[in-house]
Amino acid sequence: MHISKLRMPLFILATLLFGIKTYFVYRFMFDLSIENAMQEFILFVNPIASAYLIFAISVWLKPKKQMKYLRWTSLIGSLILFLNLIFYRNFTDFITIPVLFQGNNAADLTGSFLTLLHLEDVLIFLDVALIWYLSKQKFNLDVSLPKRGKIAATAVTFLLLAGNVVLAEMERPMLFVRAFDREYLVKNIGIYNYHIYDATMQTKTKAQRVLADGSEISEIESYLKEHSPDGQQKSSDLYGVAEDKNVIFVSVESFQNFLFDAEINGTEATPFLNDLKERKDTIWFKNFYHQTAQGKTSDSEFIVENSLYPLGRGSVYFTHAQNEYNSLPEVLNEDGYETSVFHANNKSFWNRDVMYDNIGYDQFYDEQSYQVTPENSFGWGLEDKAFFEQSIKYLQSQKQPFYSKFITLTHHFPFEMPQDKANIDQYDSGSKTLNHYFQTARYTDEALEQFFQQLKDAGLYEDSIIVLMGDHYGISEFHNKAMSQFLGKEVDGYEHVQLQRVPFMVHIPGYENGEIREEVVGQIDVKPTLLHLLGIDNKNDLTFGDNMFDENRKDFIAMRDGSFVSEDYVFTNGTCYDRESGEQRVEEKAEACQPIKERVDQELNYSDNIIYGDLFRFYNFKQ
Ligand code: GP9
Ligand code: MN
Repeated sequence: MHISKLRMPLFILATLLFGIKTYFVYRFMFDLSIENAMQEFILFVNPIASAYLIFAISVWLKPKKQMKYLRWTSLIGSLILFLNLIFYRNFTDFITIPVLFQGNNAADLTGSFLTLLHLEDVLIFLDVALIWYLSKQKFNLDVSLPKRGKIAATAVTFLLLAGNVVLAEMERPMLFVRAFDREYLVKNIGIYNYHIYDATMQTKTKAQRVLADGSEISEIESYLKEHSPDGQQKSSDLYGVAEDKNVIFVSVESFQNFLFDAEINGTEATPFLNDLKERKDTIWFKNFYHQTAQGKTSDSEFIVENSLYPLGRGSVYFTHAQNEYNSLPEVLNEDGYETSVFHANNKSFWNRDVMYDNIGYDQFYDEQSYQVTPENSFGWGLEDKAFFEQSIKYLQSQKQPFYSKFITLTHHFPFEMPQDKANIDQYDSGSKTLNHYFQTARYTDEALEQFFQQLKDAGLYEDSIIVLMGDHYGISEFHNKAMSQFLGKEVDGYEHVQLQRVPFMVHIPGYENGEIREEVVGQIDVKPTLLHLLGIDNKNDLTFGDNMFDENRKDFIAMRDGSFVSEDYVFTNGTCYDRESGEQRVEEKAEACQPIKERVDQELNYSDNIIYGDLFRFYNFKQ
């Protein structure tokens, strides 16, 4: 029998191979949660629909061109899948267009990139190799359809797509409107259609600034004034406790609260901080949550400086660095503070140079201000100990009072360090990342201890307050299994949210009423809290956070994905838990969490509108 009698057009074969391959990658290489048979079915169908969408276009091409088209689209499609997988292993998230344009970051990520590669990733390209091979043979796997055939082949595309969208909407009503969670999108419409959706969103948000006018800001202003406690500035006896003092703000990289009091083989991971948090000259908020999203460290900086929420996609430092803000450094500058940032990394990482300039920092001591040698660096660059040591001379040159932000770097993913510099054993679990995590944490803890001493030696300690804050999580959901082993309990939605607690300590030399505070607070509250401690009146500010010491403060902390923590509840992924016990509130869940959930969505939406529309250009903060 002649081979051409058996032939299946290559575009059909490619659709099947590529579609089924993608399904297997979703299912076994990503860590997508599949809750029911319907979701499983959609997960299987959508890659085939997407593959058909791409490959069926080839019927419109001349037969010779068809093969070329199939070769290249299958390669590009697989690359997109592969790059998303690498990104996912680090961030448990999918690439968005704003993140793509953070090119400088990608270059700096090389170290992490290699550790994110797995051997089985080769499998992603198997079908490409086969399509490539077949397309070069003389099997005549192209098709030459009459016009009606071409139209029919294309019509099938629309049928498949429509079917997919209907199923997805049934599974997740309002999927496309809300879209806080990229995982839902990818599970339901596939990664390729998700990217098309993302591109559409990007265009839309670009248009938003052009279309915005001043009217919306008054609605937001009324909302914020209504929900902010009255007279928040003077509402506690800590008002002005740090007046005219220097502020040394340390953003501690990737530090999660589970490190506190943890031991590996009988050795404390963070002895200095363990002690500091309980001292009488320190106020420690033990239920302080990070609220960052894709912008990681830069998001934490953005939240602290502006008391706005970060965006759901990309880093505001990148996407909206030119907006009008009323940032913490600007407010402090006006009050006579000299403001600076110390961070021994490339100055354009997270677009910091541009953003810092816009929001008013007087100086930025970046990598070039430091002596970085092979002996004093590992991981992402200059070691924290050398970083602090070399910073002191610059700090001494600041005009007092100063506000200086330090951003540490050593305790950063993948947390690997030379073993001769490690003073604690590795943990023993299936996750190399978690195993290493304790060693770099210990290193940073030692660096902080030395820094306190250096500040004393330099005569800066007494006149300063030192604020320590964790920027974001270090151990992603990808390591849940190892985390469960470490915690001795399963990491469900509730535990996952609770793991987002990071340090927040205000250390006031000479203060004697230090305490451990239980309030649910977050990064959004830092700006009003610092201004309160410094005794700076800022009553016309528009902030989504409140002074942490105010009794009338609003009682929930919203996460960027719409999860929240309130005094009574923890809400995530549609489930309402009792905060105390961690138990799911099945029957009353709608009633219990719903009112807060509505406010969370409202606030995230308002904050987004401020950023997208650049609405602060219409508001007078000095009225
Ligand atoms: C880079 C450092 C780390 O300068 O702040 O950034 P991250 O990856 O944590 O966002
Ligand atoms: Mn960070």
